[in-house]
Amino acid sequence: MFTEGQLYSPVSADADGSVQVHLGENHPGFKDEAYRARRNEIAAAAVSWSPGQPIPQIAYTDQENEVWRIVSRELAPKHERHAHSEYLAAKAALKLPTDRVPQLDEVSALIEPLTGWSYIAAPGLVELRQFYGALGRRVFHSTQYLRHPSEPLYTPEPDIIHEVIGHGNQLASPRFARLTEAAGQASMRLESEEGMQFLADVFWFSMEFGVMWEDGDLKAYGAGILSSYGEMDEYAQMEIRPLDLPQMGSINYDITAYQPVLFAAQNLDELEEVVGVFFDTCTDDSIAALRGVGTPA
Ligand code: NLE
Ligand code: FE2
Repeated sequence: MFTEGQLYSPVSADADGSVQVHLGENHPGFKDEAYRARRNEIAAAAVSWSPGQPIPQIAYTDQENEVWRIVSRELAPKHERHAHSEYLAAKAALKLPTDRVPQLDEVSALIEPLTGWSYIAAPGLVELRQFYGALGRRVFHSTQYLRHPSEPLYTPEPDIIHEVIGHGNQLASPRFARLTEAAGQASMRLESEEGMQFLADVFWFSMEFGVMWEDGDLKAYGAGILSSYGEMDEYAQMEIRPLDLPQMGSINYDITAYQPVLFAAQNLDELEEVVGVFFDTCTDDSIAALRGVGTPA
């Protein structure tokens, strides 16, 4: 369960059609009028989009493309050093552009032949059940804005860099794609809010912030680590625990800072046996039993 801060800036739409993104005062773009106007504009495109229509095309500015270029360039050597080989192989197969921000329909066209996923536009936070329900159909809700240019190395707020470089490369792996789909399908079996939150928390400590041993080194496979070249320098120094479902589903965490506790799988087989089987089989009752074991820390 997260305890502090918020992941996405709230988006509101007025009756007259104007859309506003409400950046918190700690957001690096809080005092940047041009950035705020741009966030409103990009969110408005997703608010007025509905399924079946062509994905909103965003005319990215030179500055936005520059942020994408800087982050892609900084991430490349860190991925080589720190990303799990399954992610690296998927990244090599996907071949995302590194010199400009891709449109979401281009991302879909690259991933679909590999694992069948498609990307659709989201203005910001998507309600938990809607987000996970779509994952169960291999559909990923993605934001389209970029993090503020003053802080490219880390953002708590998921932007298109996180959604596409973090999750897109991951979803180009058949094994990670299957795990993510399984989490989505699990959400459709769960009726209780506690069950849903537990599932989202296990997802947080696996597909978002998961690490895994490989040839004696601790590698990252979680999308939230792999889209942040700041966090990639730090994660190996954090407290590393073995996979533990009761803990992963009930530990308290702050979503706005580098994660101080991470859960490591011994290898991909173990990840599938523990987290994958949990996603495949969990029910409200089985989660209630796991929650009975967990000690919030
Ligand atoms: N901290 C990540 C990044 O900077 O890309 C985003 C995490 C979203 C959960
Ligand atoms: Fe994410």
